[in-house]
Amino acid sequence: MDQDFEENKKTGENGEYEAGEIQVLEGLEAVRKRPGMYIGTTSSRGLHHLVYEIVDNAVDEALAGFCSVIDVVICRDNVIMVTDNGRGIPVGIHPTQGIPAVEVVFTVLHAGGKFGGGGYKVSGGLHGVGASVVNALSEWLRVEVHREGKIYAQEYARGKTQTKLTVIGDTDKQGTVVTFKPDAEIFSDVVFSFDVLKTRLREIAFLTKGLKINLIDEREEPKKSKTFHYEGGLKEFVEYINNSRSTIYDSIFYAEGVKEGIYVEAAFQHNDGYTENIFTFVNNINTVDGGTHLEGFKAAITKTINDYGKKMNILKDSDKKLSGDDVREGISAVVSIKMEDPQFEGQTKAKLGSSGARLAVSSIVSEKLMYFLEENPAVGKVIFEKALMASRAREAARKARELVRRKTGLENTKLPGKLTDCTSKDPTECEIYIVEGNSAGGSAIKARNPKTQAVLPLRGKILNVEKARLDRILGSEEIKNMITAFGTGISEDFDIEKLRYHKIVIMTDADVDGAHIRTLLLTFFYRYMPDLIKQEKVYIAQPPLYRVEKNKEHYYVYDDAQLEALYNEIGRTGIKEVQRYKGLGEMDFDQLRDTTMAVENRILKRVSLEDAVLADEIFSMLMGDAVEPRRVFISENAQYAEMDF
Ligand code: 1YM
Repeated sequence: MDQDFEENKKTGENGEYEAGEIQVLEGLEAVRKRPGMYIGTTSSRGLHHLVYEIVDNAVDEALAGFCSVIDVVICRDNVIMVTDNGRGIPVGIHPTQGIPAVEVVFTVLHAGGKFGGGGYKVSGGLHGVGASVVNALSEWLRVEVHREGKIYAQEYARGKTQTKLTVIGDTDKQGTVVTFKPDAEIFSDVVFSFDVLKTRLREIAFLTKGLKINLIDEREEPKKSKTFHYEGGLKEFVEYINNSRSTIYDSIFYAEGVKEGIYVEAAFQHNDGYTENIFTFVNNINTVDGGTHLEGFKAAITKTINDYGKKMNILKDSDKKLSGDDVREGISAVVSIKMEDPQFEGQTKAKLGSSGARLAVSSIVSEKLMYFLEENPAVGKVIFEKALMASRAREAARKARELVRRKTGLENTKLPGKLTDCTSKDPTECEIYIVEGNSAGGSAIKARNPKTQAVLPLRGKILNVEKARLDRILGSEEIKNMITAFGTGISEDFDIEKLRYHKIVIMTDADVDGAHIRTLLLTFFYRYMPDLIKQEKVYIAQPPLYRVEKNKEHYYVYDDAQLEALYNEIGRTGIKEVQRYKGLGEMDFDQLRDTTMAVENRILKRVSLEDAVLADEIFSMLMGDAVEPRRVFISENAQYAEMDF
């Protein structure tokens, strides 16, 4: 781990836990009564969060320089076991609580150096609420500490101590093992997803260079396992992001440093695309709405690349200065900072507000970037020229946009002719169905509730925005129709306050073309109206796949597994008809209404940005140039269309 960072620790001389730092706030009953307050939700997301809480403590131990390997095992029965090779949680008697420190960690809410303000340990957002929350929400939990030659163990049930901390043997190892079974009384779903854990653990490994994380799934034979270990840290993270893209130079910029107690790391590399992909983290938490660290990073690269251009005499006095958008066209970057007590802002608390981060990031990145460009003049030239081209294209796009504005009135309120609007003017109750094809559009118009549901049919496939600049995108009729119907504008001009419908529902056929159109639409929203996705305004309609008729009763079925289940329930004999819908167009309007549009019956999947890195990975892979990663991805994820972003 980084030595400078080490110096910022405010723990004791020998890195030992200092007694008296632990604060007592509340009992664990509060956690069981209102779990949502502590882990956000008791859905699958909350369930997985339990694992991250325990892993976080092990990662903190790695950041402190004492742990190099973490194992996460999904055992049979969805029990989780997390092991690290750190110092082991302290077992000495806590001075004010009168019980072993490890017991305090697991039974007292907000225990640990993390909350006293004394320890350097970082926490933010939902993170760091700690081991006691996991304990409170587990049917049982067992901790084993290997320390100073002895193995100590203690067990709890629903947060309550069951056994005294006991020495159960001798050991020549050190570290902590935490095993727990999430409480089915609390969680709606207690089945862990290997893929969900895999994505997050890979991210943690990228963000913690040198740390090795093993994930093992023992629930089924053969056992599955993955190891994440990146000596290159953020550099390898950027390489991973650019995996399905064509890069325009080989080396990856990397900066690391500490300023005012803030540890900063940043890495980037440009590709030949047009979109910018910057992922930012504070204390390993993905800040999807950016904030001061992102502002500092952007300011640094804009200024430094302009300064470099002037210094090298490639930015002529007659040239316009390169804008931030110019220097970031096609950039893939990761900015990761670690700081004490970060402040988060905004609706989702995913935006860093701490002002010190701006200067820390900008000064460290500026200094290192100027060195980098001077040491790699060939790379400097490529970056500079890409930005210059972007600048010229942007100027052309601006003119095109002006033209489009004047011709089509993008900015006046004239709605597209193809839109069948709803009568209500209250956006909170209004929905827009974006429908594949004119004929399905016709049915949807008959099937809708005219007060609250608007319909906009699309003619075939929309433009792949991953491969075009804004000027071409704005030339597309289908895209213009969406922008004017939504009322929000696009890109920098986007304003969610102007959104005319609080639900945007994508309704496409349940086939490969439908899935493709859906992905094209989601890519467009993700790249040019990301707030629609972040604020979870986009939904996917789920039309049925079959209609089964028996004894004058009919049943709608949404997939093959459900069809099988229905046969088991009602029997196969006496079934009058099984109709398989190949597309929306085959449905009568009343069927479409009853199954897919009527608020009482329909199933809508809300699109959420569960993981921004994963979403980017999927979009760039599905829509980009590189063929091989796409082939691998599709063969590994045949059901990609069903994924939640
Ligand atoms: C599988 C989960 O919790 N590891 C872990 C936790 C701690 C320590 C080491 C640790 C910290 C310190 C000193 C210190 C924690 N200790 C505490 C507390 N793995 C896992 N490994 N010695 C050991 O922070 O000074 C909380 S977490 F509060 F007891 F110090």
